[in-house]
Amino acid sequence: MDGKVDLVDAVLLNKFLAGTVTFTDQQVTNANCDQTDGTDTVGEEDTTALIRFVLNMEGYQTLPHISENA
Ligand SMILES: [Ca+2]
Repeated sequence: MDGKVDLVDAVLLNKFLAGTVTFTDQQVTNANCDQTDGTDTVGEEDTTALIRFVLNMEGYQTLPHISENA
């Protein structure tokens, strides 16, 4: 959430979902890595998309991820 995306962001996002850290509105916006559902909701699927992006997995070369198979 600091301009570059790496595993630190995935850890932060997990902490946010667990309620142990709070995000600013901007951070929540940035955390919405999977927008397949077309909403602003941040959840487990966003962590998944973020990690897959960090790992440069097929279909996750860009963020936000929007699945074509939803
Ligand atoms: Ca999302």
